[in-house]
Amino acid sequence: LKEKTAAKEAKFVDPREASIDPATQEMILRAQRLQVETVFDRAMTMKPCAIGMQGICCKNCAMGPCRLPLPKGGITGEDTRKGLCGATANTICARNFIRMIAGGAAAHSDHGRSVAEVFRSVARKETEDYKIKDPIKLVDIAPNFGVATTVEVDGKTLDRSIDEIALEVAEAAYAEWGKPEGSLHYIKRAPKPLQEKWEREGVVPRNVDREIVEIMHRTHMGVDQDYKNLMKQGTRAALADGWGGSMIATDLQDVMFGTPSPLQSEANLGVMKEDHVNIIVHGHEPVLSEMIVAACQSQEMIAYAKEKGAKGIQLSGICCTANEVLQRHGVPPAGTFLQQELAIITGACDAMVVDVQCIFQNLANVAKCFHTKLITTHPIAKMEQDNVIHIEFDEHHAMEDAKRIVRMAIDNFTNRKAEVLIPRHKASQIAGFGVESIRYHLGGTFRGDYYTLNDNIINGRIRGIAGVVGCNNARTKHNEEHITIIKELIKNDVIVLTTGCSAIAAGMHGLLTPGAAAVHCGPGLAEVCETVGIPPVLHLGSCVDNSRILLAATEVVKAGGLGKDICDLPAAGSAPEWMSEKAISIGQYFVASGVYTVFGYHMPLEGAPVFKDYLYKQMEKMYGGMWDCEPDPVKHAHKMIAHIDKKRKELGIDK
Ligand code: XCC
Ligand code: SF4
Repeated sequence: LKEKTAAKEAKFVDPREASIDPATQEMILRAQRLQVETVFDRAMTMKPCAIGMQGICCKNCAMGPCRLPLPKGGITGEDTRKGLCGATANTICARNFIRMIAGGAAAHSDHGRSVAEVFRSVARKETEDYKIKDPIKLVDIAPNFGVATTVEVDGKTLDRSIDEIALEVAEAAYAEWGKPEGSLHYIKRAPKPLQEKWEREGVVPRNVDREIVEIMHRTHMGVDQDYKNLMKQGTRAALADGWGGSMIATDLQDVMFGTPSPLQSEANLGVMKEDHVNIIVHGHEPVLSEMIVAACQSQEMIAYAKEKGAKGIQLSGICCTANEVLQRHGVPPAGTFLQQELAIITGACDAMVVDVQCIFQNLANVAKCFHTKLITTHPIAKMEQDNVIHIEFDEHHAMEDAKRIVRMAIDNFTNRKAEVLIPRHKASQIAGFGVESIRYHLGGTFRGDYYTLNDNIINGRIRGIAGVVGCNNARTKHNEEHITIIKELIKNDVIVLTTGCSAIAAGMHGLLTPGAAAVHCGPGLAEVCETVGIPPVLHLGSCVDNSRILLAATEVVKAGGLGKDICDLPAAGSAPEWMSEKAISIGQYFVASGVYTVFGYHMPLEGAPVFKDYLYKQMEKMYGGMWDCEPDPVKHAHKMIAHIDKKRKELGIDK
């Protein structure tokens, strides 16, 4: 009897209930037939804790966990709930919320730090394998760090050398994580009125690490017990992520690996090829995957693959590493976050190479059932299972490490055992957008021409801008919310900027093509897309590239005609199927930058209605943006559209 209760009997999901994607459904079914367990089945077997879900379980000291469920029938009169120390539901909920921000901001920013470290090695000429691919972008961003790009010699203004600029930018960027005084440089890139709001509210980030550490301190037992004051620090750390760690990651990646520009690719499990060596890169940091791309393209490796009987090497990606190599090289994503196990279940994955974030530990168990080599590469992200190979990646001999990994995959090609079954589904897509290419494709500027974004928003062909971003979540139907929301938005002439797994989903379902305009868009947006030849949904990259959305919004504000601040724009944000702490950090920096931000699924706030109201209503008075949550995708989209319409009315462009 004991055994029975310890291990709950496994339940199996109905694949059609788990995902709207046929490739995913096919692989779930296959997994069930082969008795390989996946996240979809585990989501049936294990249900979440109701009190944790409401955000009111505190385990910040050993007198707890203290759980503060709402009284049956709700709160009538005074809320008397408290933990052993007296912490109220608001305090507990706010502490939990900003600890999620700390986790998310830490993940994005530590990624940024790694990129800054590699960039510093490049600037110091300590590595041969990485170069400065986009010196123009370097010169563009240098002044933001207070680095001069010209020098006065004998009364003449001369350009400084790229090497000199690189060295100074590298030092200044790296210092953003721990400088002893001042505030983050990139804050100055925001519209002036927004900077003033941040100053007024006391949330200008000092340095990245400090804001995250201070969250950990203030949420420790017995420190900050005022949800408003806790949230102030949450906001400061979130801004240090969006306008700091993430933005620096994006910029320095562009400088080293190239700024993306539109390119053609495909998406979904069907990009894998049976007669090729299949390598999948998964995680977030492109530092390693850039080298894997180069290694896979090298004549040496292609010849070696052929020697082993393969027709070539097919590289593909999962999660944001996929987005990074898609944006810059056209490497196709094999799937979203929820498809990581399924890529191995094809039986055709010869190696899955992972770095950091969003990697299921269960990959190791799935890999055991097949021939797949699962390779961890990052010193901070290992797995306990003994079939996992760890090859530590070091920027000083990056190419050597990458070739070792690729060779291992090729050697494994002949070991395939289970019958190979790659779903045939895939879609073509145009990806690789950024602030630069949006400007370029829409008239070369943001305002003053028939084709520009601002003019089309003002004349109403484009009703507004939406950012639809973020994860998949095994508690919701895979991709359904992303796709329904995006379709509803473009049907109503709202142009969509997308990143992360949401962007992969959009690609899988054919929304990242210029052709999608005629099929799915309202007449205004369709006309714009057809005139300039862009998709109605623009892929802006990985989750750190949400910083591109902040900068695009800033450019739109600065170009004029649509108000003075981001909060004046007819714009809204959405994370339909969010699951990670990073999503909460992103949500908060969007809110604090003036964006109405709607999450799907559910928010861990229901147990603390006062704190929830603070986020959903009071935030707007401080920053112009606020949170909301709507699990129903159609209603979700219409809440965003209603906000866009409200802003159009305020701007007097609602005719
Ligand atoms: Fe992870 Fe970035 Fe979420 Fe996808 S979207 S599940 S965080 S990979 Ni960022
Ligand atoms: Fe309970 Fe307070 Fe300890 Fe939290 S900090 S576990 S509410 S006693």
